[in-house]
Amino acid sequence: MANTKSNLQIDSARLWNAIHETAKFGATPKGGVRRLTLGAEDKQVRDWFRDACEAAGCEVHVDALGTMFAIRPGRDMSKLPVAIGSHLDTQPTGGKFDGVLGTLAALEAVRAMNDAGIETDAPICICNWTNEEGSRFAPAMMASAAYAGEYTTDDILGRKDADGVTVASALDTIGYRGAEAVGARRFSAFVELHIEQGPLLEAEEKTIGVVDRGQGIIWYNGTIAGFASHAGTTPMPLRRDALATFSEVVLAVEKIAKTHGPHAVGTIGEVTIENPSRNVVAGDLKFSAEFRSPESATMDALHRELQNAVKDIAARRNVEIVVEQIWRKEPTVFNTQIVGAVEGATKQLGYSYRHITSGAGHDACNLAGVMPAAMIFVPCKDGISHNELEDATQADCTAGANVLLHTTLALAGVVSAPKINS
Ligand code: HGY
Ligand code: MN
Ligand code: MN
Repeated sequence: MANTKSNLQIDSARLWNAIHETAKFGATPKGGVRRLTLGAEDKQVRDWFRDACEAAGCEVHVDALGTMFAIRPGRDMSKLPVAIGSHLDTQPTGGKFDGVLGTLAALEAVRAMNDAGIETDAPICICNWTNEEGSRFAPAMMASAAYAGEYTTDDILGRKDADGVTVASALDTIGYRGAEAVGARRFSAFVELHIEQGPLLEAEEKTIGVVDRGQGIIWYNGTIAGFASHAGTTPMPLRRDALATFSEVVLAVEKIAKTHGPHAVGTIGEVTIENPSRNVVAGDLKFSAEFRSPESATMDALHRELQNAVKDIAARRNVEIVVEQIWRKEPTVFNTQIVGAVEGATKQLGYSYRHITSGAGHDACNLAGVMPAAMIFVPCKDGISHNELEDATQADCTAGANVLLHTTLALAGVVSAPKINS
């Protein structure tokens, strides 16, 4: 195998330009990106991504849930490809880097291989996984979960957004409902580059996070059934106020998470009052809730304590509270050999680094269940993400992409690299 330890680097400006060029698809006035999965902006970025991959010599395939696979041929096409990539959908108040960095760095790694005339032994596959964010359609990391066999394709195709639109019809609307069966395409490994979305790397002035674990996640859908009544005539002791009840549930989630801190977090991110009116005591509302922890036993405790808390609140307030678990993703332990390849590439390139657990969920966390997988993190400004202020430096994005490139070459094997001076 050829030696590529020399000065093989990605094209930093080309990667940075690609990140900012795609940010225009769903650009928000505050400098963020709103590109909900399977919407018009997602179609725009998918079309851009497909054209760019084809221009880089890849053959692009799309599966039944819209996940895109761009194959760069290797010398031995009988070998399973090394898969690299992430997602291009964003949160409603998303940024330019979450998911985008990993997907475009994978494209840039292929472009850099092309520039250097590198032929790898195994093929390479750049992936764009559908609906990683889970904001429009639940669950998060939806397509990679289906790929890993956690859901049937039909189950996911039938999932609906808040307007009752199904995944199937949204895929048809943007023309990305592929013929390929979900999970049919196999890989030898999956490596995902992502911004940390937390403060540790920046605080410790580390350039690279070698990700060896990922937090577990539990998602809930909650409803509170009280009794709508007149705001002026209903005496306080007789009220069955769904919104006042909800305020106790919010504080209970926060308190339960804090009691298990620092290895637990809890959030209520959505609430909808049915038929809200300023002079009606709220009768019915629905909400979301989630817990996360690196430990499965802690997740069990969080779940148990939440159920007990809502039972107590409901009894005291004479209302009905249902908190239904709709998704549980166990904590991830990434593959030591792939983690080792990431660490080896990082050392070879001389970047400062630390091992780190991912607080966020990622497609790699699902794929780790069906193939060897690992992740690479780079810092983001003030650890901010899922916010239009999300930011990262060109130098850190470049470093992460270089680690991705060299990890990929180590896993795929290099047959020839004529344009690299050793
Ligand atoms: O929710 C998550 O952790 C991911 O960012 N979708
Ligand atoms: Mn992401
Ligand atoms: Mn995200």
